[in-house]
Amino acid sequence: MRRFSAALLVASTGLLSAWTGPFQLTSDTGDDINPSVCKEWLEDTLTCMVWQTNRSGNWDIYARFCAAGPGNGWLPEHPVSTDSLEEVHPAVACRSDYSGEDWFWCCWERRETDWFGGIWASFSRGDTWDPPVRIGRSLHGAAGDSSEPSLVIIRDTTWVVWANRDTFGSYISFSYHDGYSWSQERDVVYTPHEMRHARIGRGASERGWQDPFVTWQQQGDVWFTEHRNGQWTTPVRIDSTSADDRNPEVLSQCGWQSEWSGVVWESERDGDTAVFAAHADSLEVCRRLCDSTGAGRNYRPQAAFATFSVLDWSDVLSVWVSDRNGSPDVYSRTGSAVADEAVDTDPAQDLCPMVTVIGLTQAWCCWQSDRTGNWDLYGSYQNGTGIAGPRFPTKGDRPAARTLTGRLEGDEPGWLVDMTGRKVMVLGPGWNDVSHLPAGLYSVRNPGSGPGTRVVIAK
Ligand SMILES: [Ca+2]
Ligand SMILES: [Ca+2]
Ligand SMILES: [Ca+2]
Repeated sequence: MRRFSAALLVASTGLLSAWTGPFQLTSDTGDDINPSVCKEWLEDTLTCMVWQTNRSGNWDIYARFCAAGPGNGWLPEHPVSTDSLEEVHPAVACRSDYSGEDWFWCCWERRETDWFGGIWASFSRGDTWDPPVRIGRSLHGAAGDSSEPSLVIIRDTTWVVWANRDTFGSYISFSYHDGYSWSQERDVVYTPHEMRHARIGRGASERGWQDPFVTWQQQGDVWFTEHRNGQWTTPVRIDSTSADDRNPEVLSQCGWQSEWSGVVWESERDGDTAVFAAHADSLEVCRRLCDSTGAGRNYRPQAAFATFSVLDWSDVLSVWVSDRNGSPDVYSRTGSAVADEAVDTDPAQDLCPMVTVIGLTQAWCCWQSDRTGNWDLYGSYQNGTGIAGPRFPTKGDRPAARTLTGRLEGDEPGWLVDMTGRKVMVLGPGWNDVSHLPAGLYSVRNPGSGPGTRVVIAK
């Protein structure tokens, strides 16, 4: 098999360069809070951020898309829902299974009475949003309590989960859209205990990479279940300790068959408040992701895969809140780094960081800050460095990443083709200098042959 690899040559300088920013992403004088971004990156050109804003006098849902390209690619904002009721805690997902079409669903909670909320959803192809539809109901307790809906799109099916309760206990509800209509709402899991912070993504290959994977916090531990053969599996605790574990997030890989997915969360297990992660195929093994010395409290982690070739922890980019400088700040870590990196250390309160990867090569961290006096959203980005591939890595045949020189294996020349199918370079056997090419997704093919092997060039 013809392969274009990048092994052996140039020592890595790390997956990602320093953060560029921050860029102010909202400027309305109302409060703009609770940002959420697509957790699975899109092969093509767009990612999305949604948030809640009270610019009309009650909470509404707004969105911005971000286009792949150098620099700040955030596009104009569009309202998703401006109903007169309070609308809170939005989340957004992209269809990321190589359909050739960009489309998105956003879901959120609309407070319909003092005790009940509706779960609403809206669809977009990348600019405006369709009229919202009601897909479920939640019962909430004290003010501020929220069902915090979460969603993922796997192939053509959109899955939404949210926290719910009744007089006997709590449960997690779900509904799915099969490409035509929304299902009845049903239960993922029910217990007499309090379950919070339900999050959905997809599992790892050995667990079924196209199966929805749900994680939540319960009784000081992080739990998960998967949707297998039409039903949810018996819930399992992730690496239980007597320390408090909370606020899990799914680390979810999109349409390429992945050997990797996982969960990140915050834990007191080391005697401080720190960020941990576990591989979804071996959830009993967890790993600390943040500094230990002088690190303050580290909480509310999010993480994403920062290249499409999922080889190791070095391809995981995590972000979280740290108060090591006295105010809540945003910090990050790539798995291959030896220390945390500051994303933003403004003296203001900086909270709710999210991370999204666009066009395979640019990672954005977005968060909310009160530095303007009326809560606004900010974002900073990093670009990847290097080449990763091929498209379907298999065990024992894993390509190296992160060099600007690629090696074409075999004796025959090949073509390097860009995303539009245009030939950009003839590759000779052996090493080829590709440093003059712009960052992006390419494929390597034999002249006259089919789709070829996908590679990423990132700078
Ligand atoms: Ca504002
Ligand atoms: Ca509203
Ligand atoms: Ca700060």
